[in-house]
Amino acid sequence: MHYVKKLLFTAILAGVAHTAVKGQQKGQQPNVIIIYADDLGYGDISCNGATRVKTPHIDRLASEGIRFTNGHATAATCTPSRYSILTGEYAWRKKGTNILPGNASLIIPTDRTTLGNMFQRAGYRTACIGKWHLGIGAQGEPDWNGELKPGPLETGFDYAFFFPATADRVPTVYVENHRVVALDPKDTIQVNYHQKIGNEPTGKENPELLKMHSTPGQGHNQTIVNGIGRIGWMTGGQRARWTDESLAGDFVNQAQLFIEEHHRKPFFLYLSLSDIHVPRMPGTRFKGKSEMGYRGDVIMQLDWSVGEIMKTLNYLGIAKNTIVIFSSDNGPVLDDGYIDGAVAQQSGHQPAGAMRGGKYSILEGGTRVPFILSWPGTVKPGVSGALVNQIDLLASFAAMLRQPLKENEAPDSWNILGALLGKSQQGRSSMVEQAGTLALVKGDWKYIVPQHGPKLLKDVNIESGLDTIPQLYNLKADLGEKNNLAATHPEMVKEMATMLETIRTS
Ligand code: NG6
Ligand code: CA
Repeated sequence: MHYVKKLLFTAILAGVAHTAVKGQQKGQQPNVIIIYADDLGYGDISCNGATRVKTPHIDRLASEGIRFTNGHATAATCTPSRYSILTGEYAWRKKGTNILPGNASLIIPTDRTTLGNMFQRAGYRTACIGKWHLGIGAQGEPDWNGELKPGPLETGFDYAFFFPATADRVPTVYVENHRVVALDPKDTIQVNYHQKIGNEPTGKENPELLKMHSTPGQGHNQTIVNGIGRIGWMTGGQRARWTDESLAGDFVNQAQLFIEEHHRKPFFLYLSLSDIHVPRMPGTRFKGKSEMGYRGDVIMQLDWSVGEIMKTLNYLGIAKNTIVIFSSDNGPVLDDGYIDGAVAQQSGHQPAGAMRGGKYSILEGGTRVPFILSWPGTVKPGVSGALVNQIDLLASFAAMLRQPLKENEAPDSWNILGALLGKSQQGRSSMVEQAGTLALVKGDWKYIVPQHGPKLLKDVNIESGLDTIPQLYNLKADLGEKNNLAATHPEMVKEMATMLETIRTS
């Protein structure tokens, strides 16, 4: 693994570092922006085949850059994918990296090298704007009314404007650097994930106050904030609470401020948007604009957000010196806890494209997501089938910026800069996927480790991909993972199971 990393590092540096120089203005290294969507499926954007919703800005990014057809998050849920993109380490190597409650403490050890740290070493200003969902504070309940640390600032970011967990989890407030934004010290925030706290109405007790109902049996019926029942109870912090309708605009606005302020020197922006995660409550101007209910509307809102960022880069004259990566933290889900029209108005839309599964699933729909990289003037536009994974951004950009990584830094991240910049069709040769079990993808083959569990995740109506027998698919011939070839290819099953075990224990 490390050998491969180093080998590619030397081989590619010569060619690609040169490219980097060409794309710079005034000899500067390129800015890097990762626009990370939440729960956006491969088939949710029109350049990947969606027809019932249009994403012109994302499509333009793709037509001016490289659209990857085999691009991946490391896991089929948020927290592990985000852990991996930032640390370059598979999340399954570390306990406690599954979906976190809103009051979890920070799960990235502060001495671990992150993507942000690497950019900082290379002299970049770094910012984290948007959804965090990696915990905050050292141990125990975070101090919502005091200093919230460690968090993004202690894990590689010079500036942070974020919400702690997910839009459906309390506390529904923004944090800027170490403090809750707009907190009134006389109205302190308390959060509880075990029992009700305070006297505010809950979705369970006061459904008549809801503007969007939760799906029966799927929770999301605790404290009501902005007419929506959440996971968890909170009290206080009235002035500090966000409105769902403004989330996208607020994050875009903060991103624009950061870009404007720092555009004269290289910057790295991790812009982790909340769309299209639940609760899907689009800004008023997007409500009812798609034919697919609020889920379609927030896809349009996400597309708008991408367009606004691109506009800012053009306006400041830095588009040619900025690498923009657009991807998603996991595959799609229609009903993730609220009745928002996603199921009722799906009619024909294929959120995971031709793949089986989606969010929470070990099938390809779980981790194969939209993945676009643009660097106008330097990267030649095209479509690439190279296997690329978000976990590789750390080692790849480290190579581009000539920042050597030590053995224990980003242990699972490979330098695939050549593939990312379209110089090579060769991405990773293998990769591990995570969702309830592990799977190994190697070339055209995918092996799923046997695991007990429901085959259908009933609440969300998604196939989990779990089975008690080994599964082996040839993704080239059978992207839909319909023909399990394990019984007829026992040697291949054995070889892949052994390889996965070696990776797992290395
Ligand atoms: C689940 C929530 C779901 C979503 C998910 C996290 C229930 C029944 N479902 O536990 O609504 O919040 O966690 O999504 O509570 S993620 O994209 O951040 O991983
Ligand atoms: Ca997610």
